[in-house]
Amino acid sequence: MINLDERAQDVYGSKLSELSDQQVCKMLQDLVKEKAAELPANDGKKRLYYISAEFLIGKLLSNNLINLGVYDEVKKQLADAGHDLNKVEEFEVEPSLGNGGLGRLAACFLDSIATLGLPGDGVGLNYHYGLFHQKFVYKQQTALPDEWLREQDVLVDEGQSFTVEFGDFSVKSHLYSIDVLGYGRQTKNRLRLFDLESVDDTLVPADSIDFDKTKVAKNLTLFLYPDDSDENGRLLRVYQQYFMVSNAAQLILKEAVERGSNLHDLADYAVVQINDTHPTMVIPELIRLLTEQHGFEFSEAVSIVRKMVAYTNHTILAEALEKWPLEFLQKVAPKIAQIIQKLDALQKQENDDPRVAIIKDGVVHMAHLAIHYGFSVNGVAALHTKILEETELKPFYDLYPQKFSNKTNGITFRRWIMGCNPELTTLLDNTIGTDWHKTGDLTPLMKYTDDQAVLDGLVEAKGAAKKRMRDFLYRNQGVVVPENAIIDVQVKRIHEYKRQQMLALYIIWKYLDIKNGNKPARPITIVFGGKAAPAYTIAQDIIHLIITLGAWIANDPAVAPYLQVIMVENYNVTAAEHLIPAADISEQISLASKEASGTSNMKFMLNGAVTLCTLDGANVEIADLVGKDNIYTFGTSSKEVERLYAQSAYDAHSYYLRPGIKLLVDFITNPQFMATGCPDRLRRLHDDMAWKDWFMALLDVEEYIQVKERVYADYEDRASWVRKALVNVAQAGQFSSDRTIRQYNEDIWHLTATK
Ligand code: 26V
Repeated sequence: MINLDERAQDVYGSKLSELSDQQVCKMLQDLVKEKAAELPANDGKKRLYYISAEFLIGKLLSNNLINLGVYDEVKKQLADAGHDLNKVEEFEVEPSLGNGGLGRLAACFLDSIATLGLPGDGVGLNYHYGLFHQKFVYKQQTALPDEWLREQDVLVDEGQSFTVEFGDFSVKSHLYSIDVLGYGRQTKNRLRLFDLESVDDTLVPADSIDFDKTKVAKNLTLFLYPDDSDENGRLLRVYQQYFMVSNAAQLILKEAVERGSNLHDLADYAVVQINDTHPTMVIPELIRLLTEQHGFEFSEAVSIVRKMVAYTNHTILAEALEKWPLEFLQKVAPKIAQIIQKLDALQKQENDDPRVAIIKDGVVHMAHLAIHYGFSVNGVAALHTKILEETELKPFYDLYPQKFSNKTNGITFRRWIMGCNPELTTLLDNTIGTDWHKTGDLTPLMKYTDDQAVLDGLVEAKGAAKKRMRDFLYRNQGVVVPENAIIDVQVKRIHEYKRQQMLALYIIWKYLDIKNGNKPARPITIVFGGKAAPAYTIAQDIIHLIITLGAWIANDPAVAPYLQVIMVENYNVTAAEHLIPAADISEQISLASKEASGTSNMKFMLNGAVTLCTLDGANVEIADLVGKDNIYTFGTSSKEVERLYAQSAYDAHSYYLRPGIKLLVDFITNPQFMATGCPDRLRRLHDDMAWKDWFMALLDVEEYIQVKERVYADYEDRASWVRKALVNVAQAGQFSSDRTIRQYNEDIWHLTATK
């Protein structure tokens, strides 16, 4: 039992009702930290180390209260004392340790691993200024340091330190952690975050993310993905990666020995999941430690490591499949470079196919290293894994078919419905009971597709979520969303392959259509959110186009009452928790074959949005589950897209010249419109679309417009729309990350759950 009044007296010498929300927030954070500290860690002979450059964990307070099983009780005690937990939470600062889907997936996985009682920790870095804080100035993104560590104390000091040796100097680390609680469990895991003992925050000015990239011994843990447009930036990434994995490997060996391993049997004590290629150097680092510090033969060290490292691929985009010049590795970690050369030579003895070489023309292919020297390779959705096996990684699949498997991504229901959508949670609890909290099974809801009370309840829950979203947007950016608006959302990193620009072209089409007198049945609010890499110019231009369009429309009294475009500033987990429950339409419009899985698609579905999508990533599986009446699909198939690339057969300009498309693209450079924005950015984006359009937005835009019009029309058949929404919720159980983690454990990790 928790008595918050007593606690308030102890901590502040005041009544709970007299504390400020900020004081309550701090008090609750400390309370959770204490409770978590009391819990024993999940234990077992074999332990998982999930190494990732990113963990996009979001605010922790509510999630922890839910997992401790005291959320309702705390909420009630606060309410009795005149505090609203939602307001209290506003004082919590969201950790900035991730970037996008890859990092959020890692966070959902930690929640599920702990919930299933599996012994497994996340391992990453404690970035002081995170990715960056996005601010819009003159309708453009600017990047500021994200000072998430300020004024809060969420880290537990583990009091451990390791030395990491680079080519010409060495540094010391310091290990912090964040306790990870499982839902309804009396045990915990940890997110272990390594920091640099000699880190110097003053290298970063208050108003920019530029800093001296050469001062490695002081800057290693300042930012996630520091700008890599010059050589010093790229080198810094390699330094960061080696710092991360050297610490991880030292930790793994130390803990295995503490648990009784003689290291010859290390693979029985530890399994490593490497999340994308960033942690790949853990392979040579483990080999280095075993040979150099523990006297193992090279060949034995290799065979041990080969049994304990598994690799997840999260993308087929060439620019994201990391390749480092060998000379970078020789500078950063010469011993690691040497080991990689040995591993490469060994591999070439076995197979000299240049397509699978680890080192080619002096460049190290990190994914190739991970595949040859790991025991498992997985993709993150059925289509993605199929593309890896049949196309992108085919020569590897031919060599090692037994290593490959699919693990379709998932999301934790504790955060993505129980935490962010209390009204829908209550409706589900009242309708199908609470077993789904643990099992994720929502299919019993299928019995209620014609139950008016349940359908009405769903509409009410959506209304409540929309109100919370409206309040959030008003509070944060002063925008007023009409109460009866249809909410159409595209939130994700800004990237050409995700095709935010295609939705922008639709907006132009709709704007012109309304100008022509075709008024929509109700106001349409289109919400974008997402950050663009600071060095990715076209992505910055896309943000600028969206903001400029939004302002243009808001300033046109003939259109503004019917169409609104919002670009949410600093999209993060907290924003997602406000937007996703409110959405009616989930935009998943990537160029087919390019989105490995997507995970927001799952979150939207779970919250009763209907998906408008291409058949890409996990959208394919969503479509199979809900059936064609409950989803809207369009666009060129992934097979055809692959053919177009392979034969260089896509000619953007011929699509641009179609009158219906030219009108939309040229709107961007119409002089009056350009005068309201930055002409250079708009011109560049226009020309890119008209002549290059590498991710083929123009190929699908006509069909997209047609389907979107159908979606809006169908929305007006309210009864049938709500039924679609209900089917989506009912079929979302498949995407619980508990299911995903069970599959990883059964097929790859083989951990024993704590009873
Ligand atoms: C790669 C790079 C390389 C260049 C520097 C910055 C950077 C940042 C991140 C990455 C990794 C890209 C891979 C990624 O984020 N994939 C996403 O993974 C999600 C979880 O599996 C999946 O749902 C998304 O579809 C996929 O895009």
